[in-house]
Amino acid sequence: MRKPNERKPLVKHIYTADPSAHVFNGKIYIYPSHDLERDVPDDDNGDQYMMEDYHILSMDDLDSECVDNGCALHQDDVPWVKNQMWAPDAVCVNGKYYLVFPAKDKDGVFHIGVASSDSPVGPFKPQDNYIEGSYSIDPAVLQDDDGRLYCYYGGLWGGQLEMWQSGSFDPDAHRPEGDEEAIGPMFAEFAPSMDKFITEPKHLQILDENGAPLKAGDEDRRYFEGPWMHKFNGKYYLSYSTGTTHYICYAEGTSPEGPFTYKGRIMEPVLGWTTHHSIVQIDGEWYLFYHDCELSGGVTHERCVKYTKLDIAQDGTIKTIQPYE
Ligand code: FUB
Repeated sequence: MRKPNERKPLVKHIYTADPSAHVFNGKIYIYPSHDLERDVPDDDNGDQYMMEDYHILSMDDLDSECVDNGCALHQDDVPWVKNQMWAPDAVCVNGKYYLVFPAKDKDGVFHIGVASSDSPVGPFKPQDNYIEGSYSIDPAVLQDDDGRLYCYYGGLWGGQLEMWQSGSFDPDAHRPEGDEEAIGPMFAEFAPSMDKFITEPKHLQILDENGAPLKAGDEDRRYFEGPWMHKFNGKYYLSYSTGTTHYICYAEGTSPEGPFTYKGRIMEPVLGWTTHHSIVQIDGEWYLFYHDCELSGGVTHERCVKYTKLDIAQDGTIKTIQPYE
């Protein structure tokens, strides 16, 4: 039986997307993008996603009302940011809460920034500059069992990941296609102080069933954006959006740095172009937080956050969700 809030918009008074859910001190916190009604035509660059701030949502438990805790960080308060505050994540390190977020700098280049607070709902105080060596979008932080902090990030097309293949920003860089190797998500380790990467960012590989890296033309399985990492029975599960084909897929590995082997689909396409999720264990059960465009009747940049229960077998296999059944 479904819970009363399951598969329904968690809040309706604002548009929300890209939910990163966590349990801190026994309470559920959701770190979403805050979509705005903007009359900007849709394009492949994502110019319609003109978000300006973050609102943190919280719930006492999955049956209770979802509360909007107000503006936790605005782009005008971040010295290096011009616009487009996209999908964030959060982590708690030594009692401090860190909001990790992507945004465009004054030159229109995406980087990843960090802001901190004593409260999980902010307000968050941003660091003066973005994390040196960071680029692209969609950071997700795994705090491993030994406390190490791994950052997974990157998105194709408007997320600019292809533009960094040479190591520096090239807006005209070739987009891998067909039989060329797909670009994986990026991986770097954060310092415990959360103000720098302590490893050189590297590209992660997702392999097929024969151990070969997925190809760029394999759009049903290759990485596009929205990485998330969860651990289950000691293994690492990288999940992500396939973008153009609108699936949430996952791949399994024995190390946080991969390589990962493609395993299957977590969710079939939702209403809207993007699909973006997080996976979290709450009271011993696993849940998927995701978004669709139901609340706006299908407007791609006016999305709403939802959750549903995940069915994970003992060997880590995740049952595919049909979002509207
Ligand atoms: O919300 C803006 C972008 O749309 C995110 O960064 C992507 O993951 C997609 O959901």
